[in-house]
Amino acid sequence: MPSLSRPVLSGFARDILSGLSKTGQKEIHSKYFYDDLGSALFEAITFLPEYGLTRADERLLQTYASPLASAAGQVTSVFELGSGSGKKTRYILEALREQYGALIYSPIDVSAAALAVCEKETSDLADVRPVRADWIEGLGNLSQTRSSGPVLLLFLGSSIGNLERSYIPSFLDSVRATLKPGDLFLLGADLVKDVETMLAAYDDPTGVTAAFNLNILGRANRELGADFDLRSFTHEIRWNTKERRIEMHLLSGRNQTVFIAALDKTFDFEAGETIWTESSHKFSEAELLDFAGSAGFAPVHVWVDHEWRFAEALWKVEA
Ligand code: AVJ
Repeated sequence: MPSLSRPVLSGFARDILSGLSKTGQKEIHSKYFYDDLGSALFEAITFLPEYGLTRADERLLQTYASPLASAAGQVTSVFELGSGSGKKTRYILEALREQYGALIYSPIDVSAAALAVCEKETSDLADVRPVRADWIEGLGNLSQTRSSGPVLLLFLGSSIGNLERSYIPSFLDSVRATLKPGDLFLLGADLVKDVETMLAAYDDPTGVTAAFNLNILGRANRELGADFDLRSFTHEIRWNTKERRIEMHLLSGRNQTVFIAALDKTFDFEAGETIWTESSHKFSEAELLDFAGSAGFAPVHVWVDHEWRFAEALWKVEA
């Protein structure tokens, strides 16, 4: 009866166990960055002069909300994967409401705090129905709760960049399978740009991104009773040319052993060894078109910011 002798492990504990037990590259999944402190640190990242991504996303939505609503056609409800605060979404909701009237808006997020802020930010523009769930669960919810008219599903901020590139086609297949002919999908994706600019965006001299990265170990200390010495790990950024992605790592400065109470287990780190914490894939416009085609979407339009190469791609489910 193993259930009597072993406490049930949280998802975080289970994933840390498998990620740090790997014989080759150790890893901790990037979804664990976003506890309250991590979310606040990410919010701070969006203000960094070196991190142009979020501002480009917002600039595009603000500038092109109205042509975007025209290109989408009549939409009666909007769903959003990983809505965060909903600040960017306001532009789209405003334009849709102006052109087509009343709207239902379902933000889908794992953070109850983010959903509460989002509801407050958007309730003057739509009938807001928040859903607390991860992306995959949230998509299941969409097909059950949708109203009769066409749906616009939003996936903004280049969150797609955190998915393994080889997994993206099957992810988009399941997005497509959730939707109906005539529905729309708006994907925000960061584009490949010069390497120096991309590296600086993830390695700011202020150290905010380093703090964001290290906080994943702090979170393990707080939630799992681990004893990571945060001062003995450093933030490391790599551009992986072959995979076209920025990788974040935490580099162990010395040989050390870390104890994790929730797992009742120790893990050894060698000096110079890293824990891989995130991949942020960067895309080309051609690649986005291929993704659309292979998942059975018809590309409607793409808006690109030329100050910081970022794309908003609007796709329609073919009838
Ligand atoms: C929120 C996933 C888009 O990958 O650029 C920012 C997270 N990581 N700085 C990204 C992040 C380091 C961000 N996304």
